[in-house]
Amino acid sequence: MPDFRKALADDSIIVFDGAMGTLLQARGLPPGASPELWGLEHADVVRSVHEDYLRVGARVVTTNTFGGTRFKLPAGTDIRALNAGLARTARQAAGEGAFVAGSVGPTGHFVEPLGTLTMRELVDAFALQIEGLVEGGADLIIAETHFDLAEAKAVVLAARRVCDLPVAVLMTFEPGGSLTGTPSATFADTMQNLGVELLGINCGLGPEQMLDVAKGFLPRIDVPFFIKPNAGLPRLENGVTVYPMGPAEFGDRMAAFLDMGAKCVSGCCGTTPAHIEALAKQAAGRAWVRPEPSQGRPLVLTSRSKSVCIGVGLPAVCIGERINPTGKKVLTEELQAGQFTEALRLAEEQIQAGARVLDVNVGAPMVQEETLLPALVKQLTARFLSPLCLDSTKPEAIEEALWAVPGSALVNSISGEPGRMDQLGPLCKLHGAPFILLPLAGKKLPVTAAERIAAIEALLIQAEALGIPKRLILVDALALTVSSKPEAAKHCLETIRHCAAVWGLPTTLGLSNISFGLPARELLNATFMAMCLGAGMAAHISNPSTPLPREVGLASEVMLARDPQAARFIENCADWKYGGGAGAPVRQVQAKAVGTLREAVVAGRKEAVLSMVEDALTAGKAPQDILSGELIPGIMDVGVLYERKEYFLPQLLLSAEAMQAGYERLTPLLEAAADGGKRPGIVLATVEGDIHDIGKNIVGLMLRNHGFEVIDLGKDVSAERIVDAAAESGAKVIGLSALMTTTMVRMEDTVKLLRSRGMDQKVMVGGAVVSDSFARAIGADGHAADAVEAVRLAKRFVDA
Ligand code: B1M
Repeated sequence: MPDFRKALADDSIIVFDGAMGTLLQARGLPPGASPELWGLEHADVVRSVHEDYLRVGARVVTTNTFGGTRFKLPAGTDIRALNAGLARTARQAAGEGAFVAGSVGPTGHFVEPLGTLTMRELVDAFALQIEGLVEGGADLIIAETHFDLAEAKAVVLAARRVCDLPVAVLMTFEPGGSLTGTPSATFADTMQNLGVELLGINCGLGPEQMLDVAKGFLPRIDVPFFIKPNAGLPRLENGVTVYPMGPAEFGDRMAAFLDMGAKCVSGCCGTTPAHIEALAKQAAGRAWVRPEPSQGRPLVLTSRSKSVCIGVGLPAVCIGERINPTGKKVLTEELQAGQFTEALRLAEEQIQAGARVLDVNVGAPMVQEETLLPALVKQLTARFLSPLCLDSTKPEAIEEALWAVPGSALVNSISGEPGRMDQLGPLCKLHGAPFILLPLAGKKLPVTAAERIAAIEALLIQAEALGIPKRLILVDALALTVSSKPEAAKHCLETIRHCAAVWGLPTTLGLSNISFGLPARELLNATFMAMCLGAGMAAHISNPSTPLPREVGLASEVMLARDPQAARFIENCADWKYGGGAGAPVRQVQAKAVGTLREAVVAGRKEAVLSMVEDALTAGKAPQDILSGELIPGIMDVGVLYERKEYFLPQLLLSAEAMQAGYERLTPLLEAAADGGKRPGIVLATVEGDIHDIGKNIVGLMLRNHGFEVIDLGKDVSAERIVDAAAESGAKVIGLSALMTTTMVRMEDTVKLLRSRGMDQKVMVGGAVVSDSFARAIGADGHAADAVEAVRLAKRFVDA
């Protein structure tokens, strides 16, 4: 049996097969049917597609299981059997001479806090699918077309639980990042931390646009990469999606990726056996251009949308230490009450002050760390882009928090205390989580540099035995207090130098420990900061808002050539004055950092929105003015930020949630303003494929206030349901809302269906993208630009 791992390591280029769905459609798959269920019943057709690709030069066929989880299949489907059956079909086609890649696509659901699924639920679902793929004879597992980092990670965790097959992960990117805001480099960093053996990009883009995305991760990767573009960018022609790039051009354009070092290549949507044939010809006779072996690769922490590199010679990373209840009364009380307002304020304050990673410790007395730590992690992940450092003495709390992180969090820490490495080491390896290695020998603190180095070495040996790669290790050089141990700083500096020079390992330390028990602690901390940076320290756990260590740190990095063109120094210290601190002062973030209600919506601060709505009502402001003067403009601002790629889906969701909370508070007051009239029924819905309902709900409320009986079918509603509801209810008007260019076309389906059934209801359409001319073109009876106009139009319809 051929071994895919061996093929990955040799000099060959591996050509995979192309698109499956379009070929199945051409061979009988009915529109709207599940390709997996249909494929199971028509194994001969699926097999013929695999064989066609093998015939033109593909070395790998991909199972027809892209939607093979419980989320995409009817309840009661035997998921394992379905995946096993489809993998068997691929195996039969591939025989012993070619490979079978078990395809795992996205579920269409988001994990918390973006959605409602837990990471464990997602992993369970993928694991069941992968069990079937393994049973049916897959040689590797391929996660493809994933657009959320957490979901892609879930496939890796599931595969590891079920088998030891190689795992490939391919994500889909737009030019600015994935749909939920992950840049290609951050994707690559996270996957490499997870130990994924092949990573790449598929779908969404044609070869030309994909080139730039690939360049984004190229400088970062050590593992082979895979490129699988569409046959160009799709166009809509007569209501049909068309991919414009022909086989010859596709093959030619793919040459750039082979030159760049792609190990695996194939095609996604719109590609056919002819495209794969052209690609195989392009690859024939070429040897794989291996990536340059990396020198001194940094340790990388990631959030969903950001990578922070920690390495010898790079700018030192501040890990903000303030989310820690020790000595903080307000934070302690809030954590004990399960509240996070203060923790979130501290997070924002530290980020403003320059922390690039946030240490998160909830270890107050009488708290359940194993539930509180993941809960806070989810809140932080939803609001901030910074990677996190999970800080707890309880391994259970660390484990639960790791399940809540979409990227690679830092674990603080693994020491030589008995059992700690055995318990936490495998968890860190599984989750791709770098960790701080704390050189305790048992429970004993080593004092001299030699003792520290010996303790580190012992832990490195333990880590190696567990198969933990060096890229996951950040050493704590141990800052002990100089007031009780006068040589403490000296030993610490020597340890930093040794780690950098001998092992090439980055180091960190808790900066302020050095000065306990002495006056002028800030001065001592700043001095120590400069010395540690000089010795090669890569990161420090500290308070970023303390001016002196911060300024001295910035100045030191200029001297050490760790701040190219002194850019960070100039940005922060251009107006520095002796005794007056840095020019760019550290802003203290107050609990209410947002000045207006509109800004609170933009910031996605639900609590602030609610309290500001309350303030505005108390001040006598009319509910309608609060809605149209603050809440709606706020959410529109968010749309602009999203368009500019300053906001991504997580922020969009937070703002929508905040706006919704304010709107719900106002709803009963807006309803109280009803005019008392009685008017006929209106069926209202957001069209199929579209989940935007804020505007539609406002329109519904206003119509109700003017006496209409509103039958609100909700969002993502099919034309059939809308027309059925109109027929059943005898409504006189149908109101359709759509917010996207891709979904506004669905309005026409409803109009056509309505007319084809001979029904004469008036159709009113609305939503930001809809215009009068569009309404006319699809045969609707009218378009309303806002809710007031919607009421006017509806009255006109029923009066007529
Ligand atoms: Co989305 N989204 N969103 N989004 N979102 C838009 C619409 C977008 C323009 C943002 C942007 O790029 N600037 C863009 C669409 C691009 C396009 O096609 N041109 C977009 C996108 C791309 C997406 C996703 C694909 C993002 C992603 O996943 N990467 C995704 C779509 C998922 C899907 O639908 N399948 C998505 C998701 C979301 C959230 C879930 C996060 C959230 C919606 C939450 C919810 O509705 N429950 C959201 C939001 C909030 C927005 C923006 C920022 C705001 C929409 C809104 O609520 N406006 C929006 C940006 C924008 O519109 N500029 C954007 C306030 C509301 C009061 O106005 O809905 O226009 P509006 O309604 C007005 C009038 O239009 C009119 O009256 C209302 C009151 O005055 N009206 C009618 C509306 N319906 C009417 C019906 C009528 C008559 C009048 O007769 C029946």
